[in-house]
Amino acid sequence: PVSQSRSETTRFPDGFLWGSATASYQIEGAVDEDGRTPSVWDTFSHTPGKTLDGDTGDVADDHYHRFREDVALMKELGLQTYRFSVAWPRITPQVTADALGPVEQRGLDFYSALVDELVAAGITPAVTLYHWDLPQALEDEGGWTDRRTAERFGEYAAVVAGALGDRVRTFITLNEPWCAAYLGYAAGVHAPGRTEPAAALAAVHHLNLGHGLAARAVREHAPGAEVAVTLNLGWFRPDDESSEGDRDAVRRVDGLQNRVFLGPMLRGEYPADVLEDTAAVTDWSFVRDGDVETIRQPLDALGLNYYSPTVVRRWSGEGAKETADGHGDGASPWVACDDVEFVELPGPRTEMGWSIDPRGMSELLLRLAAEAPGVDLYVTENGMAAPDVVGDDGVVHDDDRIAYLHDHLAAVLDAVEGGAPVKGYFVWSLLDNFEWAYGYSKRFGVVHVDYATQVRTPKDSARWYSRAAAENALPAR
Ligand code: PNW
Repeated sequence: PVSQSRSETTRFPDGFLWGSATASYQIEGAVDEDGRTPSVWDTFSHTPGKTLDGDTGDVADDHYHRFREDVALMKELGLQTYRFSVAWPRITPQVTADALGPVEQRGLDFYSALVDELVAAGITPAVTLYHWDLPQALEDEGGWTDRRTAERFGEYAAVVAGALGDRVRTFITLNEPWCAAYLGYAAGVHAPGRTEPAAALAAVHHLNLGHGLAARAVREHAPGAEVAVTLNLGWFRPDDESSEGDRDAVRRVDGLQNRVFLGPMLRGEYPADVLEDTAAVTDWSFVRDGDVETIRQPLDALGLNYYSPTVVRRWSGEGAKETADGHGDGASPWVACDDVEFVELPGPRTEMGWSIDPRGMSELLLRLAAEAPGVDLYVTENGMAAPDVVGDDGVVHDDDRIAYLHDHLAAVLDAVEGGAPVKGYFVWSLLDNFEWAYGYSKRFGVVHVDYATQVRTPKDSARWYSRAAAENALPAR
């Protein structure tokens, strides 16, 4: 098979970091240990009908008790960096909208021990401060629709940065605020499961504000660390390039998913067209004087999570609307986009039903390089859900995942050749884990997890990825 890459070279820049990524609620388990209180994902996953087969993160990969084994596995695979997230309800379990409450030392101790273990193994830690496990007590008072959640998040960030900042290279304020806001508050398919478009836009703003406050806190309390944020930017194309309606559909979804975050974070302003497009939903009066200046903090790095391309067109209003955005036919995450249709693409798909097109990876990296000159870039997530086919030898032979990773890493090389300062790549994910509303039915790991025994077995893709890391080059697929 011919690679889709235009790139001739297969070598990555010197110092390029090869890593893997996870998130607290997806792997840790131990949900009521060492003082942890419930997050919105505990509540959501324990509500009947919200996750496939009623799966929860109660045990997950039991990483909370097995982190030393997991770090040893990363070391054996030769991975050089590890992106994990800190569970806010472990750090300040008594937080309320008005007060952060006491710091739970046992929670900090867990992450501190993890960081020590990583450093001892020669693995560079990258910490995500928020990967969706909001303390339930905050949600009970409005969650991200309430600006006090952003204020408390800034204070929590200061605590974590102060405790881990001496050993952590990178702090990522938020993971994918798009998902947290729109899937959580408009589509209702993620916690907290609300279906209120206006609430989703308020959540967008308060997540942005939380980013700014947290970025400032990290700068102050972990002066040596990089400050970053991770966005899942969409790579949007019109169904018909010559159709003005289709191109306008691209502008709309690009505004809602990409520019509503990049605008305030990089330029200190919300895009006027987004405010206009959503005016019937909200008047944005939750944006106060000075907020956009707070959101626009100097960044050392931007993290891109990229999985899949999206093609849209203007909906004619006739017949059934295609909903190839992967969010079913329930409430839509696409606020004020009733006339945008998501087009089913032909060609290969992952087990999530997501189309595959690595060109989005290079184009988005080049876009970020242009929009944020001087800011380093990381691919903080990329990977593929694939069926769990265990061979006679007990090993998962995941050739499809190897092909996916190969082609997307080739796209990273294309972006590097085009001048994008990409400093590292984190495969999603180290381990099979709790895939949110899909529970344990979708497996993203390069390492297989047998949930009955918690035995970890590297898949073929882990061995392949390990070789890439060792050679700092793209092996044949
Ligand atoms: C990201 N969508 O989530 C998350 O950061 C990970 O925690 C997750 O496991 C991974 O990607 C794979 O899903 C997403 O519906 C969840 O567009 C949903 C969407 C995108 C990203």
